[in-house]
Amino acid sequence: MKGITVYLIQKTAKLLAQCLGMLVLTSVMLDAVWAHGERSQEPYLRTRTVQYYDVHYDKKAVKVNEEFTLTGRFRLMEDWPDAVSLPETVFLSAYAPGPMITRVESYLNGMPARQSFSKLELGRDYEFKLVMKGRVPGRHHIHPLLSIKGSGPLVGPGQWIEVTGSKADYVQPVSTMNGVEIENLEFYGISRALKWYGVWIALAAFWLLFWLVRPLLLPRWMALQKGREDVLISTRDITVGVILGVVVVAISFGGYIYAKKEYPYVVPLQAGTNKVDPLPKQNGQVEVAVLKANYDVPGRAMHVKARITNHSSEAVSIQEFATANLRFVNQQAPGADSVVSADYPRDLVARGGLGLSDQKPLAAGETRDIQFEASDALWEVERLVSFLTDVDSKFGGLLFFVDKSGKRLISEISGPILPTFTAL
Ligand SMILES: [Cu+2]
Repeated sequence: MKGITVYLIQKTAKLLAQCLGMLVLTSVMLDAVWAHGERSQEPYLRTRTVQYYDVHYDKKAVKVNEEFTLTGRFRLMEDWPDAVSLPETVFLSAYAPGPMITRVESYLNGMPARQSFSKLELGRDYEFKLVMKGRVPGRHHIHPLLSIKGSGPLVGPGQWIEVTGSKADYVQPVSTMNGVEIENLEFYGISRALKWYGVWIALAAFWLLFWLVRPLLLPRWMALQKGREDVLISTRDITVGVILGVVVVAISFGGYIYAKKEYPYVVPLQAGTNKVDPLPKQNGQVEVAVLKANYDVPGRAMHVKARITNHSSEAVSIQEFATANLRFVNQQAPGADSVVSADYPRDLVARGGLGLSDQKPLAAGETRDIQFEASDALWEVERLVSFLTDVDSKFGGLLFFVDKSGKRLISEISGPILPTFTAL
């Protein structure tokens, strides 16, 4: 008997230890898993459409009602995939797992971005600014987001933002154009809307019940069979129907006249699109032509051989290769330590950096073939290797060059890529 008790205690302890182990493991894994599906987006969307760069989050933790700012730039790739709609209608916002934050202000190249923008230009850069505000407490993964009509949402690098406090304290005060102070836009007008729902539901319920209380389908069908249509609708039915019709029309018009009187100035929701010019082009570009590119599957490394021509007036060095928000920094470039700012999500920075066949700066006017290697498990972790099975096997990204004064030049790099399944 004693033996069985000891055995049961041991078994229970083992089970508890296993459960605890699972819990710890799950909580560790959740950190990565709680991001919200950005990795499941096709690589051609992430590497060949919108390339975000210089993205900054001014805070990592805010209280409910506290604002934080998200700034950055993006380049629309010239080698836009054929399968993706062009950025003809584009809306700027932030991506969050549900309404956890409020977008207070948004700007594209300094212009308010309340509405969509039309006809953004490929091969050009745009600058954005989003002012957000904490709404629901929790740890949320927030991204800048460009929604392109026909293509869907294209997100920038995501950062974890901790919102602290209580949801009950959340307020969104607004003063309207005619000087009315609204204490909290979150609940403004809701009670009135609910009252109107009540009025219409009551009228509809009355009309339904008015017919339901009498013999329904079969008796009426039988009356019809016997040619007694005259008993189906009585004078009382007609009277009630007419009264109800008059009441509905009176409430509708009365409500309209009342609303017009109480709110003489009403601005409808703005549905048109805005136009915005891209940022000015940089003087003196560096031209990059891909000669050969392959992805080494066992080594998880992208190898690219490119013919690079420096059209600027200064010697330049390759500073960084960036694609799909991943950053491969050349550790030997001037000022490499400060290239990635402290607020950039570290899970998107390749530890291995960027390897170059030749570190010698490219003189003004010089053309040289340079080979670079972007090697990191991030290609797999970020699920960016499906170009191995893609019908349009191409890659894209941005190459950043820097001259000795610290001036930066940005070039698009794109071209076909082949997988290598054996070790090189
Ligand atoms: Cu995310």
